Amino acid sequence: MREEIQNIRNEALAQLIEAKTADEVERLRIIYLGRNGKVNKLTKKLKSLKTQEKKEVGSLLNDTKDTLIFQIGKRKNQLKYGVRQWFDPTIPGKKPVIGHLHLITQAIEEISSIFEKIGFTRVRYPEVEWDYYAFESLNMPKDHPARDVWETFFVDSKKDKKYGQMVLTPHTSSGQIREMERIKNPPIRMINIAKCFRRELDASHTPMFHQFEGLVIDKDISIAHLKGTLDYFAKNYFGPERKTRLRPFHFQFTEPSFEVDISCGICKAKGCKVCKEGWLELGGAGMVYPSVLKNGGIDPQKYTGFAFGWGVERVVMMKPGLNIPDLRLLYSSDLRFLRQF
Ligand code: FA5
Repeated sequence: MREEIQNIRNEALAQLIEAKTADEVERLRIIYLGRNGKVNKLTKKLKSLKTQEKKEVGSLLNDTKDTLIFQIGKRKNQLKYGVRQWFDPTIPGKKPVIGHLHLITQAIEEISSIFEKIGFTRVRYPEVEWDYYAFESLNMPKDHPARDVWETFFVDSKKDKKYGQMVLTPHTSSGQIREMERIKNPPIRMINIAKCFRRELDASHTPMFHQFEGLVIDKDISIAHLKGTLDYFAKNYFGPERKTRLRPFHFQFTEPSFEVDISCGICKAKGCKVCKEGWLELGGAGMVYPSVLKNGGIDPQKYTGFAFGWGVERVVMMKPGLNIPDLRLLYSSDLRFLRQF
């Protein structure tokens, strides 16, 4: 009976190869696998065999049946759709690889939520902006040397009488006047997070980066409020032991102006190989210049305010445990790097 099974198998497979249409294949299916087909007839014969033989021959017959079912389905698909592979819809699918948000997007969400907890509202302003908002209204008239620091990309646009030429925003401070114009009557508590652009490229500078800009304007706002806000952020983002320090600096649009440092997480401000003297530089800050308030339509006799602007990439680089040595890695699209976060 084994030989009979092999013969039926070989005969069926040979005929399948010869078949030219799906209908011919269907006919072969009935001949071999139909209720009165050759395979079923052999199955009936199994009864007459002894137990052990019945087991072995039965298993061979089952294999043959499975092979014929598979090959008949495959041939039918080939002839019907020209598909080489037989498609089995019952096979479990392959799970797609699930990605995650970019490290910088995660940081932006974290920074927003830290400031939102103390009443700041996240806003967004144009990233292709008028010269007026990026420079003029912030006490940097045309040809002022202070502009050089911003390494600006100018857009080849028509010049507007009041607003000048268009630029790619070199800093989020361009949102200060826009926010004053939008809110009109303080209090203002803005956190503006946006892309910025400068003609710079090295391990700690990229031509496109992100800044987050805080602006608070209300009655009697002082440097103490600025310092408290910066400390609150440093403790929530970097860790509860971290402190901030203000160092005198100069920006055209704030007076007094500061560079903000954060205590080194490794040596706790004592001084080590990484930070040298205990502190790491974070970004700029200061009290909003009265003429800037005026440009935004706010009375500097009634209101005062503070502002700060830091790089998102820089604070990510300084986050404990991350140790990112080169800012350019963030935008290299190298998945081996990005998948770590
Ligand atoms: C400014 O851009 C000011 N607008 C900050 C400010 C806001 C001062 C409000 C006062 C009040 P500065 O040019 O230093 O300042 O840039 C601030 C931060 O942006 C830097 O400390 C750095 O973290 C980040 N940054 C600047 N250029 C780049 C760059 N090319 N790539 C990555 N990060 C940068």
